[in-house]
Amino acid sequence: MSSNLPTAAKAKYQEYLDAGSTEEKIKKLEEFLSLVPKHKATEKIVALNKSRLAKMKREVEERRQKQKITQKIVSPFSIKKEGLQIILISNYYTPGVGKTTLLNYLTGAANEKIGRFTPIPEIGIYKYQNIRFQIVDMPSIMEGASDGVGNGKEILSQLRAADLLCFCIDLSRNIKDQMDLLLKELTRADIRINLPPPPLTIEKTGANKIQVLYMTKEAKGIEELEKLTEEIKEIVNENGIRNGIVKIYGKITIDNIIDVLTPSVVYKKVIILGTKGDLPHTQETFEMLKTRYSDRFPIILGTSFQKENFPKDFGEIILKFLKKIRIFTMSRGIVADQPLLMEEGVTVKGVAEKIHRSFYESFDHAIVMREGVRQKRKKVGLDYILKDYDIVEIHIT
Ligand SMILES: Nc1nc2c(ncn2[C@@H]2O[C@H](COP(=O)(O)OP(=O)(O)O)[C@@H](O)[C@H]2O)c(=O)[nH]1
Ligand SMILES: [Mg+2]
Repeated sequence: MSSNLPTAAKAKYQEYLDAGSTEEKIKKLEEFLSLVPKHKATEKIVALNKSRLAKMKREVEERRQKQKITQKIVSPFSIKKEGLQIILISNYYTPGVGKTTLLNYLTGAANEKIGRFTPIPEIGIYKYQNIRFQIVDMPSIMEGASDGVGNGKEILSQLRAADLLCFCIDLSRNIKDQMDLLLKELTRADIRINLPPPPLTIEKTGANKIQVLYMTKEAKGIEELEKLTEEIKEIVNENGIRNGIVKIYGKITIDNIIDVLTPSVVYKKVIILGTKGDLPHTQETFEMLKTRYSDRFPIILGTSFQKENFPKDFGEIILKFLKKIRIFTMSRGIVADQPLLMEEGVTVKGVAEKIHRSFYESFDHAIVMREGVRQKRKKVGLDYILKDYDIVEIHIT
């Protein structure tokens, strides 16, 4: 252990070495890392221990997966997904921020539960243009949730499956305290917020070595490529992978490599919804919220249920943010009521596969109808890129 580390960090490292279970070791090592000052001289120690952490987390995750299969416990926190799932979360405080009020406003569910403690998730369906959004009002998150406080593990594990998380922030309280707690607990639960998955893959191969390939011009332009390559090899090796190929498609950091090696890391889109915008001074706090957090959170909304001030086009805002487009299928001249929600940039092939594999396998051609263009009706092939509101009829051979 390097001698230029703070005493507290050294002591924590000893606790890590002495810890019995892997879970305990993970906790101690995370605490150790939070005590290590981040600069050039400690870079190596940090990277090495982060990769140890990734390895231990993988062991725990593998064990948990096995247990899940054998035990099949149904927790009161587990939610059957229906449509696009949006989970409302906040930090724990009395009175609450207004999550249940929001659920009730959007879905009509849970009127009698407003103002009460919500011990288990409440669910409702919000409909926008025939699209169903499942709104989940989650119990609030307490300090230490990532260590299991207040059913924190169960709550955080549900967040991992959501299509969108909505941080509900009470504008009449200190916003930094609320944001800090949510950011801290989610980060500790390996939930990455509004970040794309890193542009890299790690595959195991037969060859008895680790290869690092820079696949794009951007990747090749990373500074100190040789040093990075060596570090990557070391970390991948440290994680028990002796033979593999690392493909890099863009700008990356060592932390990105560690994230890819950590199976518990997920990437979630998050919006912020400020509540109680009718109370005194909330206009100022709302402005502050936007100033401080809009780099990381492109969508920050101010609301008041007291004044029924809420975006009418909430569904539209979400679809745009999640980069979803509406595709209406047509069969024998009849257009479906409910659109399919597809990723922006989807092709006819993607839609055919989504309907049924046989549509793709026996595909002949498709008719696409699009408003606002000169040729409204067009005959196209599998590679044709679709747009929001397109109507598609697939013809099979
Ligand atoms: N002034 C004001 N109070 C609100 C608003 N929304 C909710 N509340 C109140 O805040 C309290 C907590 O609301 P609730 O929905 O139960 O919060 P939860 O604990 O986050 O689910 C209740 O007394 C609500 O009536 C709002 O927009 N303005
Ligand atoms: Mg509630």
